[in-house]
Amino acid sequence: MTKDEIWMQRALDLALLGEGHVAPNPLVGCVIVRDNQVIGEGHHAQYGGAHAEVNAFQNLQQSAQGATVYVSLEPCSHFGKTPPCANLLIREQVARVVICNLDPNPLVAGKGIERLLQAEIEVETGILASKGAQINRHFFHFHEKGRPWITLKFAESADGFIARENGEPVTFSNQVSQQLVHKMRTQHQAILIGVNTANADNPKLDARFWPGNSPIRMVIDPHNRMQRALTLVTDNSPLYIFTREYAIVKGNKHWIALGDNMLKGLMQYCHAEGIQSILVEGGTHTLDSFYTAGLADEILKIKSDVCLEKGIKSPFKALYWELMEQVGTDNQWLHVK
Ligand code: AOF
Ligand code: ZN
Repeated sequence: MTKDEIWMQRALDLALLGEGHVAPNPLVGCVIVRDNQVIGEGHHAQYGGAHAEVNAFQNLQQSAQGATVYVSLEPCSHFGKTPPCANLLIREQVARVVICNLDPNPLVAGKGIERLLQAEIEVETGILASKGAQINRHFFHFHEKGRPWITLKFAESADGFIARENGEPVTFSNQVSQQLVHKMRTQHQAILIGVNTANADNPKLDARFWPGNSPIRMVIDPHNRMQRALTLVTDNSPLYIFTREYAIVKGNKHWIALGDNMLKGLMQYCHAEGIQSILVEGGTHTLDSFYTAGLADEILKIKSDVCLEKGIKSPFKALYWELMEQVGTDNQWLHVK
């Protein structure tokens, strides 16, 4: 690793501390270095709160004049919920700014760097770029592709079955897998299930077993079959129910009509609402319909220690199943694209 890469790695490690708290903003970390020593560091910790650069300069014990600033995302140039970070770096008279990824947000996109260069600050970009792209993949995907990042999650028995053939419910989860799933929920902006799962499991779809923000709850219910006594409907948290034709708002419960091509309509809805990521948690029909429509960016298979002996093998009719088996037998992440 070069010196620049070592400090950028520190900035990326700091960025990750914001995980579960900053969406739809990206994870950003910042390290201020002079004479090979860190003189300040910070990260973006809360949506709507101070940006990483502001936090890094907050507790500075000395002037940053002539220092190098490592920041995992291009410093912003716009007045959003906070003032432009590029202006702060110029005011502090730093000599050099090293950036991991450019900001695809059209409000920034290159303008932050331009401003730094105009102030005759040396700028370097692309340091550990693939690592940065990975940690902020939801954010980048949303801005570049115009639709949310979609993670499909399902659980499987130790002997490779996802459900019983007669539809009888099985409990696959234990405390550890439950925490893992709740952590994933904090990492996604929205969580989605099909109406059959909603009616069968009466879930809460929150993230109570992991610190961080709970996702926006969504149910796909084409023919308006969701039972009105479910916790999702009777509790105080918002709920979005997507149907073909039925549309009504009752308090914070929103029924939204998407027409016949529901997944296309859902992608358009999420784009318009700035929803950058969805965790799809079943059931099998819902998982398969996303997969078949090409709306699967990542698949998480959680391996249970329960044995079923027989049952249904996969939620995906068309997935080349061995591909996942090659990765190993424990919990598996498959990056589809
Ligand atoms: C930075 N440093 O730490 C972050 C940046 O509404 P605001 O003011 O919080 O602006 C949000 C946008 O700023 C966000 O969409 C992204 O483009 C950029 N995020 N920029 O310089 C940071 N989090
Ligand atoms: Zn900023």
